[in-house]
Amino acid sequence: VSCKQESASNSEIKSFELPELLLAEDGTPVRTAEQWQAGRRGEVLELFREYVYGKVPDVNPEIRYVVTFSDDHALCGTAKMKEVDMQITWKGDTVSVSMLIYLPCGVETPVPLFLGLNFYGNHTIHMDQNISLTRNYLRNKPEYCIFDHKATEKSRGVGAFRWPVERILARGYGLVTIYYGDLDPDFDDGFKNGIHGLLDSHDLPRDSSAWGSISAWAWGLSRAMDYFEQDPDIDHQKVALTGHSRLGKTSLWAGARDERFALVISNNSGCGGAALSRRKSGERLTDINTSFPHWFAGRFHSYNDREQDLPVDQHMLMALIAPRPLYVASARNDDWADPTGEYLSLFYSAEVYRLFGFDVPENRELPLVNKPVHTGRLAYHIRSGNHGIGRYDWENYLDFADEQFRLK
Ligand code: GTR
Repeated sequence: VSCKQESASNSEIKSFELPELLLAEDGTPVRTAEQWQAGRRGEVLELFREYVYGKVPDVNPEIRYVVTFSDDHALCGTAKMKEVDMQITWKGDTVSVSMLIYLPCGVETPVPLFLGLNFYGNHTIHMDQNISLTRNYLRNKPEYCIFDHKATEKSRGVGAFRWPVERILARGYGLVTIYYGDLDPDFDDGFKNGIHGLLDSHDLPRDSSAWGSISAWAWGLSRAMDYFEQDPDIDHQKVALTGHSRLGKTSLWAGARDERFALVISNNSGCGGAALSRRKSGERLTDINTSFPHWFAGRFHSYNDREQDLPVDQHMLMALIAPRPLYVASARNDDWADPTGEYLSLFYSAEVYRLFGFDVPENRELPLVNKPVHTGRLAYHIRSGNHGIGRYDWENYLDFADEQFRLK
């Protein structure tokens, strides 16, 4: 039996029914963390693979990690910086993905870190002249000096306001970032480029559950985690995955797929990320699948205008992250991402966190603006202002990581 949920958004009252999270496909109610972990979790994960993000092909490329640059005295001697090339080889072709790694200096033990993809190239996150420019396709952005889909020296540091590198390091964390277009260029290219081009079988017609770009980006994050497991400077058991907007959708899916990520953050991820699809508020499936036909599995498109028929909703994606810490953040003016839907999704995912014995938020009402709420393993804030990520968001993520990693 599905339960009916009422929710007030602006002046409108909407009702929707969510699929049962704690009912296994054979009709057995899920009452314990063991039942969830051993059975239902796998079912829900498979539904997201089949219907939403798509399946990674069952192939085993060779992956080499090559340190291409290192500087032990980066950022005026406060950081160790290195660039590690992830070289993914399959059937004689190679895709190279550059990981930019900053670690705080003077720390003898392996450090926890934040991992996140970036939108415009690693060199846009900081003015550091040693960061290499990507050679791959970029979305044009004249205000970032990005024309003709190419990186230039002029765009060094243009995205730095989103990446408080020095602050992250001062708080004792490393930061690793990867340009998402190194993994898969963000345009509808018929899945010919990036790791789709490399790993897909091009002989057969594309399956309706084949992986879209979000799955490709998420897969790449897991390959970064494979590297962390080999790097003695990194505490791979304390990796916080973060992402903004489409990259927040990606961090949720990556965190759901790969239980090695110890903490997952969704910043303004909205439709296909944190927001409940059934609320039909802000961006709808039709909008996202029309503007970005390459992000999701083909099958997801058949739910345009009929969100209520999907076998999952996004609270179930978040439940896959349980019992690991999860932070969802919204922005007050970001109606397109439906802040209420983002919060409710977190709220309903709590059914699974409760099975694991954690305290969960009791209040269905959207928390007050600029008043973060942390309950057990779940955290939420709605910041004043627009769609974006800045200092306020980062300070809260750092506080949450401090709190949760201390408990481990
Ligand atoms: C928007 C899209 C959103 C969000 C955003 C972004 O155009 O509709 O779903 O992903 O882009 O990633 O910046």
